[in-house]
Amino acid sequence: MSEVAHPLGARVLAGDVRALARLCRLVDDGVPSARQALVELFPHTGKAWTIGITGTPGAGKSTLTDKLIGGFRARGLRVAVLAIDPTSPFTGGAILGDRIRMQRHHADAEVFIRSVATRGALGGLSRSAADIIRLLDAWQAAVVLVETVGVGQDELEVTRTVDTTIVVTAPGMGDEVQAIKAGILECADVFAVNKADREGADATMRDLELMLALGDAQRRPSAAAAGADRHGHHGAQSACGAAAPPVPAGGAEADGSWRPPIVRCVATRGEGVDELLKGLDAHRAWLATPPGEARRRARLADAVRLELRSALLGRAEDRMHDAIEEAVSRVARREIDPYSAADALVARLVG
Ligand SMILES: Nc1nc2c(ncn2[C@@H]2O[C@H](COP(=O)(O)OP(=O)(O)OP(=O)(O)O)[C@@H](O)[C@H]2O)c(=O)[nH]1
Ligand SMILES: [Mg+2]
Repeated sequence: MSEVAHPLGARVLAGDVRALARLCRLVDDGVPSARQALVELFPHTGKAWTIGITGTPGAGKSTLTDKLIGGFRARGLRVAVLAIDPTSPFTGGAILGDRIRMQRHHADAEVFIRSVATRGALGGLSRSAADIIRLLDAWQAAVVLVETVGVGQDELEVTRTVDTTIVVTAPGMGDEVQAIKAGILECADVFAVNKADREGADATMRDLELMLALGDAQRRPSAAAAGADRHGHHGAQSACGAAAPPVPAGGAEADGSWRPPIVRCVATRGEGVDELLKGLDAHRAWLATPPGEARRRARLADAVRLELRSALLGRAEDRMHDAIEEAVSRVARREIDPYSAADALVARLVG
């Protein structure tokens, strides 16, 4: 394994919590030497199981995260938590709540809890989150839990950088299923219907089941197409030969794709947490199958492309700042359209 020359990086790799906290801060601030540490640490990453916890504001994500920390610690695993502070109008002050709810783990040297704030830059949040997740991974956390509020595009991006995503919802929060419908549904690997001690949990379960069944129907348009595919193709895109079961229990489908289980929980009392862990374990096992591997690779490809976009834009700004400004002026005067202007700039940059 390659050497890590960066002093803080080397300490992180050795499991030093204070070095980890300092390096997280440097990465957040975009200090150039931090990037070097990330480069050197990268070969030592990829072992952690990264789990996203997202969903409606106030659904109980932090409470559930706290219980999951407990569950993984009971297995003797080192756990890191990244709580993403959505400095959005929806949930100001979420961080304080997160801190309080997970406080009991603060004295545990095998638990590291870190918060990052939402950033406005290109790929800002998901990028810095991905960087921090890599640091936590290099620190040899076996499990990295990432809590985000599933309201914005930024948060959605974060769920695409993790291995397994839990979408948490709860009854009695308005139309909770509608609220998580846009985009988030596609990211869900496991659903948690939390606050099952409240009225309406059954209805929320049913809504989710129905929505999953509808999603299936859309992905697998006709029984005829499903029949035609029965003998052949595996992978997430192919049609499924078997009829969809009425109640989604979760697990791998006949075609190899993943069906998210729906788990009922009362996070405050720790109920349903074992079931949730079971669902997570099953998803992790699925990740090792060919369709699961394909998804992992697709996500790494996204990460590489994100870096490429940012590097190219940075290079362009460095080398052609004046030319870009000039192009903007010409577009403003309607002398040239933005499409042709961008084409011309790209041609100058890459020859
Ligand atoms: N009745 C009931 N209350 C719960 C349950 N789980 C969490 N709560 C309460 O719901 C409130 C919100 O819980 P959090 O864990 O902070 O929710 P969150 O989703 O992390 O909230 P944000 O991060 O602000 O979006 C707290 O007062 C919890 O005590 C549950 O299962 N039943
Ligand atoms: Mg929270």
